[in-house]
Amino acid sequence: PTIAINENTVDAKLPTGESVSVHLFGATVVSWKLADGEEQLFVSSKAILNGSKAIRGGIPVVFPVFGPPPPNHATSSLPQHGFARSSTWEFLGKSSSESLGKKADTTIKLDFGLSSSMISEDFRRAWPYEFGLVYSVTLSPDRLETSLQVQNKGSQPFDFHVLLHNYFKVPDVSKISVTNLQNKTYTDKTEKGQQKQETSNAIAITGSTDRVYLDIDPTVPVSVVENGKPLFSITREGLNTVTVWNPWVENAKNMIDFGDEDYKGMVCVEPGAVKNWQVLEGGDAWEGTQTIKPRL
Ligand code: TA6
Repeated sequence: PTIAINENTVDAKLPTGESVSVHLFGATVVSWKLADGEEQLFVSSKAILNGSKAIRGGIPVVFPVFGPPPPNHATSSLPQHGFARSSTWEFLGKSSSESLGKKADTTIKLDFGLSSSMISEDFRRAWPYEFGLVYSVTLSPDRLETSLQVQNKGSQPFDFHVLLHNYFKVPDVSKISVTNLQNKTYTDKTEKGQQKQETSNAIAITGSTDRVYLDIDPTVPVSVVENGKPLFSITREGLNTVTVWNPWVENAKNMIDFGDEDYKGMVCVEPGAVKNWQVLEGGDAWEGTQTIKPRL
């Protein structure tokens, strides 16, 4: 595998042609291409990449809070989705196949770190816990895996959410559906968080969609399917919620970093641990992982 460490991104490429690019701002994966060079992730053409706003696309890392923070909570003064996606991480290094027990030249793992001493004064004041995050991005010919390890480096326990906010690139959102969430309970954020039961095993996106599916068996793949063919299939470890989001027409117009037509070519399917607060005792660590398999 080849690796290029640029000013703002770390880019890696396998001999078979697959490639990944990770922006140090938010440790946001901003590109994942298959061997044929086809881009799998959506990044808005209006995304802001200068560190002044979370990147609109790719795989933003959401920590320590998902959504608008609740009142009377340690995260109350943080922005929506927390600070991890809006902080500059450091590149910790790479590991290639052999050290991962894989066949030579088939896999590369990039590690990124963010710790309490690296975030802004404002963020530290808002959430004054000693923490360490290690985010691993592992590229193989048949999958992309991203994993977040959370370490509590202080003596006080803290609680948190984690969510991997995947923006998938799709040819036409009106032709895809999201499968394997049938009979699951979800909160519908387009209807004041009302709890509902999913009746369909092929969820079509026909309007503003913002649903947090709860208590999802992480080993069951959740897929984005087009005409019966899976474009993406996601399995998880330690992440038992799945959020499905498409802003649709009105919301698209109201986002400065999102084109008015962008909603037609993307869908967010976001593994997370956001139903309850994960509690981490001082000195303990927690890990959540997603494995995304692309179209065959
Ligand atoms: O993942 C769904 C969601 O929580 C939506 O409610 C919407 O707010 C989206 O995230 C994007 O949030 P952002 O803060 O990136 O504009």
